[in-house]
Amino acid sequence: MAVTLESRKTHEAPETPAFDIDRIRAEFPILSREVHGKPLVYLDSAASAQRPQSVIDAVGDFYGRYNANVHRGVHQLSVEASEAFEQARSTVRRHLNAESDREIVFTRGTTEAVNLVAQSYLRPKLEPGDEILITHMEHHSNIVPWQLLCEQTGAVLKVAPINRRGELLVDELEALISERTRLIGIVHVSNALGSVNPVAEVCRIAREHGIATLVDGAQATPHVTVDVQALGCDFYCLSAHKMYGPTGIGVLYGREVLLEAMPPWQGGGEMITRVSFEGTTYNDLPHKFEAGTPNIAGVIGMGEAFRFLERTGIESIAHHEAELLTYATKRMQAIDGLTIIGTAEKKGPVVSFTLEGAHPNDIGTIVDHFGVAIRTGHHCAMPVMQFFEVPATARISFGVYNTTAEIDVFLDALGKAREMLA
Ligand code: C6P
Repeated sequence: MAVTLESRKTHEAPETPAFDIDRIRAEFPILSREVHGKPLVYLDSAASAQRPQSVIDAVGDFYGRYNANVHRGVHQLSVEASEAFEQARSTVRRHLNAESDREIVFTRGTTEAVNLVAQSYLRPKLEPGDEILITHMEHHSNIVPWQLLCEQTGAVLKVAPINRRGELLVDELEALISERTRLIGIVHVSNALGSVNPVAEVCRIAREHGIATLVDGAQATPHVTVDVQALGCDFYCLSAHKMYGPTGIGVLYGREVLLEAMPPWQGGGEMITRVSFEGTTYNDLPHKFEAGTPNIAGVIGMGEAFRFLERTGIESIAHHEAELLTYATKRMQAIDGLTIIGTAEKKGPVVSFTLEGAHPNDIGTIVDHFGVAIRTGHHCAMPVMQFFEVPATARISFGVYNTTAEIDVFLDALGKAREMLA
């Protein structure tokens, strides 16, 4: 079984040094702590990755040296804060290969980005009976906003099927397209299965039918070069905390021509140019979608997280994580009674599994006592659990800092959990 992560490098990235795992681990202070008297083995980066010192410092530096509101003050601190804030936007734009900074909207994360598109882009266009097409492997944040929209407008949600390996059936997705389909929402890398979707192909199909596309990139941006122009998507959403940045901050990329035509989503300060009781005019992109004082420290920290990825080299990260995935998959396949849920040919660094006779939550609790952090539950992807007819899975997921030695510690702890639960 091939378990490599699809990756592309279609735009220029800075030269990166050789991948040195010890140097990388040293950048993450949390990795030196103990949990229950054992060295921390953090295998839950898909839920939220850890932060390198450079990101922690960037956030601390903002609060300690130039904390001020942005785009509002003439004083020096506000100028410095505004510059750092907008520099972070340019860093994000460069990393995603968007055409312009105007296409980079800061949101609270992927969830808010999807809701923004649902309410501002799609809602005004929808008539009763129009259709939204998603896949069976979406995270709740790319399901529920569309369900809410369907309730609000009388539109219909359609779902493209997956196979038993957890791969999207692209032909069947195409067969579900009708003249009423208005948007296709698709996850780039599934958090529950690890499957990497053929996003460029789906976007091409959508374009041929004149349908808009939204890609949930929450689990892709830490692991793969994302080039929104090469993907050909209309919207791309991400969360900084999955890619070594702060929580509560993320990005909506949108093609400028679409964002320009969309009405604001939330009203307040910053998103206006002039307000009177007779009427209000709205600010330019992207500020039209950034009402209120933003998460300034979060944005600056996110910019630093993108720089960390660039400096470390996304290709090297992908290669390292693919090796971890291959190693863990092989060893776990050899365990009696263990079933890997999600065996797609192209996978991100995620292994979801069940173990006969053991509830995933019990596994998670026991391995935690050996210092190993994993996630258990439905992973906010209940339809995936329903498809595989399991109530929950246990999931290990890897980041740039993990090692095969840590996988060994996890497997030992899993063996102990099994003995205890037998
Ligand atoms: N998945 C996980 O453990 P937010 O909460 O907005 O930052 O990200 C939501 C989200 C959207 N799409 C995908 C594919 C995701 O994996 C997530 C978050 C975490 O898998 C927490 S449920």
